Amino acid sequence: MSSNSSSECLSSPSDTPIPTSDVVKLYLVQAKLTAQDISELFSLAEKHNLRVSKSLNAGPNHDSTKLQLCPSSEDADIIITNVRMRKRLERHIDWNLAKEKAIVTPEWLRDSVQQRAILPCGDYAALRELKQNTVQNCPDSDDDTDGGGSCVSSLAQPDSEKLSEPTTKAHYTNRYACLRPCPLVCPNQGLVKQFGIIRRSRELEGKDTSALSYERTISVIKAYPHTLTASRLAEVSKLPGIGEKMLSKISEYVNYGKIRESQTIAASARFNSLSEFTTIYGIGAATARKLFDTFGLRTIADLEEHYARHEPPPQRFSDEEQARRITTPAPLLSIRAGLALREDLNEKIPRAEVDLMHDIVMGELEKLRQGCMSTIVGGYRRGKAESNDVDIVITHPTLTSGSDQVKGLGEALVNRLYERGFITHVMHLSGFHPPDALRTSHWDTLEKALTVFILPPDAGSPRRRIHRRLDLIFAAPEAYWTAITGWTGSKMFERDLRLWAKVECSMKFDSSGITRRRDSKRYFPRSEQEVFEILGLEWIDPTLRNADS
Ligand code: DCP
Ligand code: MG
Repeated sequence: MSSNSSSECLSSPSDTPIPTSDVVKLYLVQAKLTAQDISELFSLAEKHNLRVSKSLNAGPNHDSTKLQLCPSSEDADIIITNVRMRKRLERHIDWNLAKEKAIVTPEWLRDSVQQRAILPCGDYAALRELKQNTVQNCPDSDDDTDGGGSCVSSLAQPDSEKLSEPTTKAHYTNRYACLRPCPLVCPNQGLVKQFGIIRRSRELEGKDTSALSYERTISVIKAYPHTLTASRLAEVSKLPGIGEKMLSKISEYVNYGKIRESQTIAASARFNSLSEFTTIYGIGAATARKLFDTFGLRTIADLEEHYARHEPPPQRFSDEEQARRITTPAPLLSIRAGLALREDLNEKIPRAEVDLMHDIVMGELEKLRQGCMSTIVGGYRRGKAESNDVDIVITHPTLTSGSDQVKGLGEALVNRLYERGFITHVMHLSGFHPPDALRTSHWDTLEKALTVFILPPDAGSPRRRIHRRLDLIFAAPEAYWTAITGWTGSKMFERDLRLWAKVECSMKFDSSGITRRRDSKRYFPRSEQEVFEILGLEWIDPTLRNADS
């Protein structure tokens, strides 16, 4: 148990100080929990003012203990999870780290809060093989000699090189989204949804500055750890980027449970048509407006009829892009083909299928080149139960950057997957920035293949074979960890990571690397923790980088 209430975890500055000093830090593994469970557990853990006596037998004057949500598993005393198997837990928590913690089921939190006591963790051990460790590491045990230290000092892993202290700690009041831990589902998810409608509408109407200010407000609300009530509005008004206009909408939501503007937009025919049009790959907001305003189109059926007559000319690449791009016989996804695959591509991908796709891709890659490494990034890595696409970062320890080796590997893999029937189309083959309106903020120089993938007929799991979006990102080993950080997201987290690096560190961060501006010195992080360390940031677990709606 940590002996000081530290600012890194999600505590409120307005909380009254607890007379005694104990803090129990909790980390929630969101996998295998429903959005409702996550929301409930967050709000239970959020009841900081609930004083939990150290044991059931303690009298009213016994030391009290404060619960705090913690942004990273390393810093937590207790890890709450619904995962019951070692293999599955290891996808989220390093096994050696798990052995140093109490790993309990969500029932432990529910019962502890209900009984106002830190209940014995051993009774709630999530994994049988960790029961003994859970008993020993439970902060309820009297022989707990662990002074705890700060969240920061525990960052140093036993087998990793000593990391220096981050210069800035994570907290929901920070200006940069990359310093605000954001869960997948926050206590004010209803408000986030209403703001999301206004943001989307601004984006569809080409009002990018306004869209960005809603995006920023959403990311601040996502990080706010308390349920919003009228008495909290004064505190919320001091959060970064919350001006008068946003505050009045927040207070409208707090008072009436909805925002009138969001309701009006959601009911408007124009918003619904534009939203639907932009679900087609290759149709961005500007094209959607043109189709609506100039051609008078309203429905997908209208689009189908229109594109049966006017298929736009195929994408053209500049000479430089042409020289760099991965070449493949796989067909480019035309808008007409995108329309035909629309229902498939709009269907969400469950985690099990993401795993299956990853296994297939890596199985094929292994046959081409043994010893490749890969990480599934994007929403999956942030703990989303369902993804819109699958993003995989790939490297091999022997690849040299600056040569054609990375591109060659990408090309060989895409072509093999196409020949074997796994890839049906490609949308874009890298490098440099594509002429692709949908992904304009990915200004890195990594090799990418944005493709359509389909499982083989014998893969079993889905009822029918569904075309899925698959993004493959190829990096030399020195860019592997920045690629993982840059493609984990969320979008707002990435945007502020780049801004933080530029404004506060005079560095340039993107998925292909970190460069010091002054002398162009390049940094080659050997882990994601090192990426954060180089940028002077406190580590934030991927599952707490959900700064978008
Ligand atoms: N990304 C970014 N800027 C963008 C698009 C993406 O920084 N304009 C980064 C952050 C994203 C990651 O790349 O999290 C992957 O992009 P996706 O579009 O695949 O988004 P997600 O994986 O987050 O969600 P999903 O695929 O479920 O929609
Ligand atoms: Mg994705």
